[in-house]
Amino acid sequence: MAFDPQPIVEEFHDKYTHQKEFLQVVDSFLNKVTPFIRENPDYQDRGVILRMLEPDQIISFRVSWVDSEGKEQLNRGYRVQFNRALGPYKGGLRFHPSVNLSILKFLGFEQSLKNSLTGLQLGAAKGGSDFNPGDHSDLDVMRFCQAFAAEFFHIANSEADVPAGDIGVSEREIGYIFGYTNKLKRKFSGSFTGKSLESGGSCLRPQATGYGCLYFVEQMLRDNDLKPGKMTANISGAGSVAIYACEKALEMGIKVQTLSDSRGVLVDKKGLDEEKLAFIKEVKMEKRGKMEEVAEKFGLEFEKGKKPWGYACDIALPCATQNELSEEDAEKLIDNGCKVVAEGANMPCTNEAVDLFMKEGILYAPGKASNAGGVSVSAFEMAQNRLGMRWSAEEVDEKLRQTMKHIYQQCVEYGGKINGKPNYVTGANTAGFARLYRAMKNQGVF
Ligand code: NDP
Ligand code: 2IT
Repeated sequence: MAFDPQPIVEEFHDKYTHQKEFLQVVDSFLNKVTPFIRENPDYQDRGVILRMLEPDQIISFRVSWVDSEGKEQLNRGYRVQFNRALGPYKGGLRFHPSVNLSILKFLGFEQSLKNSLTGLQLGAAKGGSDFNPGDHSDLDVMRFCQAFAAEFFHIANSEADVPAGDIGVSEREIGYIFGYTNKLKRKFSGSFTGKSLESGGSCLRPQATGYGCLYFVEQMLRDNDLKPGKMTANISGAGSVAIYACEKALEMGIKVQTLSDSRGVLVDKKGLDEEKLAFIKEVKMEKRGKMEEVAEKFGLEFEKGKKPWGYACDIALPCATQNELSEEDAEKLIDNGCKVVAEGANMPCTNEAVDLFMKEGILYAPGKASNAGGVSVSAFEMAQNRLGMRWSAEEVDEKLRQTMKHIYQQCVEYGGKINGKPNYVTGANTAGFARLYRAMKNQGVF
């Protein structure tokens, strides 16, 4: 009998009715992998598929702390350990007021397919807290991170669970959590990635997601007879992913017209350059300030409350957050001649937007493929920590390029074509699913 995903969809919608982001990713995954499962009897074990969709373990804890004004503060912390079949649990921590179980389960499941796709020894997890670092002084961020670490130190473990950063968690937060974890464990271990170079981090980890995304785009362009030098790109976000995506795009000769933050979009029709990008890094990454400051300094347009998708471009790179690019935004991009969309963020495009891209023959790269550079360099950081060695930036960059090439090839091989264009989204889901399925199948039922 042909594999039917519908009963699984219905069961999950019944069981997890309020976890809208998690259901979104389950629906999209089952939709993309079903044709492959139907054609391949070796992949039809329903038990494996169901277990793949259920996290191994969800840990939830109270984080109570006292801020520098003596006021008691209360947050919730989580770790969703999704799947251990391919390696130690691996995935970022997110600090953002919106963090809840639905978001962490969607991110954890995405991570399991992404990490599988890299071909590296990486299990999958996601965690974080509803804490907003942007609302607090550096001292209070340290106090919070130490309170978080006090609840979390027994979970972080170089052989069992290795967290990294994500939204709101950069080298600073990893440093505070890592330092306090080591204090409580009475040892120095590689139980986090995204550490500073001085603390055992890897060259190019901050740049890896953005650079990797552009290495993926480079291959999309090459395979489809498009020349980067003649193209314009609109990027959303102004965090580590967006800024390093912008840096690599400029290096490739692409004209970058926008970056954005949670307040609005910065528009530069002439194209951002190195000087402006250096100032954006200073304002957004070092001073954690507002994009308006950049607009003022260079006399650029800042559209409050707007997103980059209403402005014409050839390439759209959503690099901020989930569901930031709706069907309506996709329509605008297509009407204005956009040809390529590659996700730096996790699930930034809604399922409806993706359907429209596929229908209209837009080259579309899903985040689980195009943003996998970050976790790949995390795997290289783990390897360097095990060896007690540091690889040069050139060595890490070469390994990153090779990994992105491997991921790209898997997407092409497993995806086939749709409307005459490579179907990267089916390819990424299917290739990620196939490796994980085989590992789970040969490890038995538990
Ligand atoms: P950062 O915290 O460094 O930056 C996030 C950026 O997105 C900021 O500019 C922020 O604006 C903006 N942003 C956050 N939430 C919203 C929102 N609700 N609406 C509009 N803008 C928003 O995070 P990263 O750059 O690390 O992560 C960005 C995306 O990339 C996330 O989806 C993350 O999961 C994904 N990702 C990250 C990887 C990594 O290695 N860091 C790896 C793979 C994927 P503001 O400055 O105003 O807060
Ligand atoms: O979404 C992601 O891949 C990340 N936030 C990076 C995870 C990691 O462990 O480096």
